[in-house]
Amino acid sequence: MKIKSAEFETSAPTIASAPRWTLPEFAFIGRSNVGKSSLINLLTERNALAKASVTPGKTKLINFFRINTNWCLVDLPGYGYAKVNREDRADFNVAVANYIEKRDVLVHLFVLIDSRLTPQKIDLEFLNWLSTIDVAFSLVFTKTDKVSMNAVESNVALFKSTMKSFMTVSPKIFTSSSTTKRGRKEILDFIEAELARDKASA
Ligand SMILES: Nc1nc2c(ncn2[C@@H]2O[C@H](COP(=O)(O)OP(=O)(O)O)[C@@H](O)[C@H]2O)c(=O)[nH]1
Ligand SMILES: [Mg+2]
Repeated sequence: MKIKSAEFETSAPTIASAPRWTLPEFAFIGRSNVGKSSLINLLTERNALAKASVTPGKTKLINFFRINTNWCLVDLPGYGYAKVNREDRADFNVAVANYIEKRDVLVHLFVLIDSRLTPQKIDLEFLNWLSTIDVAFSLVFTKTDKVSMNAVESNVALFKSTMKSFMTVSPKIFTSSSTTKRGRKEILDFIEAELARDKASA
């Protein structure tokens, strides 16, 4: 799919103030610093569209980007940052949970996982919660340029087998790198197919 236009639309602290539109949305979640904003920039080939932040936890808002005028990428706040006080953290959790559970136009959620790491508690806990919600999602293992192919493969395999303890179906898996552009085509092709499916079922 060719990205003809990509524009920042708005930021919202909760879904109450999210855009009231019927555009299909594809959202990105994962721990702070996993590469959510970088992946959005990679997909759109706009280097500064989503701010790739250096301070974990700074981005607490839900950011909406309108693509090719008729669909939307959503940059969700990262989970599990320590620098924020308790209250902020609770707010953010509720807003993100609400978005995932209640946003009617959410078509698909990409859960980003750092490919350099063995399965982390925080990601598994999030996926455990997600498995109780009726939402389509897949996993994207990020930063694959930073480790060997073998390390990526073994971390992905370990992740899959760990997930089997609480999930019956294995989600689709992508691997990505904002420096080598790995995964860009696969993820965009997937989004294109989902958009066609969404349109057909509307
Ligand atoms: N080498 C490499 N660095 C990455 C990649 N993705 C993100 N980063 C870096 O990791 C840091 C956090 O990325 P960011 O997109 O802001 O993460 P976010 O907090 O999940 O939005 C930044 O310094 C990025 O440049 C990747 O695929 N490869
Ligand atoms: Mg970010």
